[in-house]
Amino acid sequence: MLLMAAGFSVSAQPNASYSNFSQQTNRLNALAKAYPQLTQLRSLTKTAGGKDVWQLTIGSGNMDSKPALLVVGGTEGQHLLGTELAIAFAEDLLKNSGSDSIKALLSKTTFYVFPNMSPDAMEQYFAAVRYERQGNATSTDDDRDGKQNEDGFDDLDGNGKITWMRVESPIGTYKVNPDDPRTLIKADLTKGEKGQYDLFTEGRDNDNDGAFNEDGDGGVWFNKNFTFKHPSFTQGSGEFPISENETRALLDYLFERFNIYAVVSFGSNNNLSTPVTFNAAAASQTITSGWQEADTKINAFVSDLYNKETGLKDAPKVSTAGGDFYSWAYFHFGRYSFSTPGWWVPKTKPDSTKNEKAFTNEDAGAAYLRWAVHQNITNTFTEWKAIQHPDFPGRKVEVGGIDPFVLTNPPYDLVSDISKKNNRFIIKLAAAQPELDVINVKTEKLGGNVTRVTFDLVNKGALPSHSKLGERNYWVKRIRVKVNTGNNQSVISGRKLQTLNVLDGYGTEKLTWLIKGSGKLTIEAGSPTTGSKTVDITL
Ligand SMILES: [Ca+2]
Ligand SMILES: [Ca+2]
Ligand SMILES: [Ca+2]
Ligand SMILES: [Ca+2]
Repeated sequence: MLLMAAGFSVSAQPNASYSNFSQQTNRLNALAKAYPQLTQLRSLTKTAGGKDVWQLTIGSGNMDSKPALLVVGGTEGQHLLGTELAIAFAEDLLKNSGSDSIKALLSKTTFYVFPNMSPDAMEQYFAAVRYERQGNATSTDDDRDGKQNEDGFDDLDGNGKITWMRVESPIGTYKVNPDDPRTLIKADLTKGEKGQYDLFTEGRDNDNDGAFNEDGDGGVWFNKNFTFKHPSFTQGSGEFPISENETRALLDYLFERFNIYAVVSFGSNNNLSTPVTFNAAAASQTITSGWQEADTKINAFVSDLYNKETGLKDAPKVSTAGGDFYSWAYFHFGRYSFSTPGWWVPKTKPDSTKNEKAFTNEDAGAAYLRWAVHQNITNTFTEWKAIQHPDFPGRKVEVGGIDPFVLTNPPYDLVSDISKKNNRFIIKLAAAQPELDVINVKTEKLGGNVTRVTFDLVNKGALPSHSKLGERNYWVKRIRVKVNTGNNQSVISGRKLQTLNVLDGYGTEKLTWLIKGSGKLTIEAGSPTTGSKTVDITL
């Protein structure tokens, strides 16, 4: 109370649970207020649901002129953890901004943090009926039947959350998982297995079109609205790419930021646990759909950093769905793009004293439930319970199963530790940023008032000056080297102005000119992602 009265609004106590939108807003405002010299907080736009899309810049001095890392959370509306990780990164960085190492970091690196790109969808976690939602508040006709939002979920058992419903059927496609009878797995019909159940999300066929919950609240998904492999005419993709306020405003913002050298986003895509592999055929297409070979090597290097700093193992495999932000950031923005869920259900060894056996099937639900028992996590599973379902008269229908959100969002008391691990990685990635320097400057008089000027342009960072793909991308600026000659000075050999291709991490490029004349001149070298150097030369 005293602190509040003195005008401090940084919360003294850690949060006890995931923050809703207004709590997120408060945490960001508290940071901007407590660290006015190091932050700029702005609302980029408002979503269709009227929520601000916050953008927090962290750095010092002229922030837009320094090499920058982009950190994005909430790429998927059900991934509250991603938003927490983005905000906690900002909080942690600023809390430590008095230390020498963070001071030095902020003197040369800018962080653009977008904590929550799906604020409309994410709020569903806190609603009276909780369910995993991706779409914003734009009204859409997901099944193209001429009606909008006509068939959403229904909380049939009245427990305040949308789980699952299983309907007994002799020709069903699911069977009880022998490893854990609380979960269902697909019956392998090719092996002669028989299914016992059809499985649906919890709800009714409100518009009697034969499909369940096919078009509820929740319109366009942030992570399906981008230009790379836009999944047109699928649920959540939007009528066309970048159709939404939040996607458009983000791109408008980013296209002006040539200084961003890498993107870290939190979401289901994961090229940090396991890097992208080189696919020569995909990479050599005119409209490329594969990472360039040199860029896959950088991905492998950064993935090593991630695994070392976080110690996270056994990540589930995912494939990119198309229209996603992570792919856009590499293929269409030309930047090194890294994505991670930040956390996943850890593999749990069976405990024989609990009568547990090794699993015979791969099933995320069973794996989660075993882990939850070992962690003493309760109340994340709803026991199957028979209900009367008007759409299935005379048939056995049960509602239950694993709760929404729990497979991708850990209990909140684990978030602090997870965020520390991911923060360590982001700081290490920033330490690898490309940084230009000039060494071995030499001038040799050649007679006839001509001087040979040479120097080595070096990249002191582990990351290249920009991605290999960036060489073909308008939105990536290459290193530009310019000789500023004065009166009666002229470049007689070598280029007065040149742009360089990728300068590798720790790489060197030797540059040389023959310059006629005398007196002083300067040579400037730099790019938005590497910073600039000016060399003073006396002829
Ligand atoms: Ca519809
Ligand atoms: Ca329910
Ligand atoms: Ca329906
Ligand atoms: Ca319908």
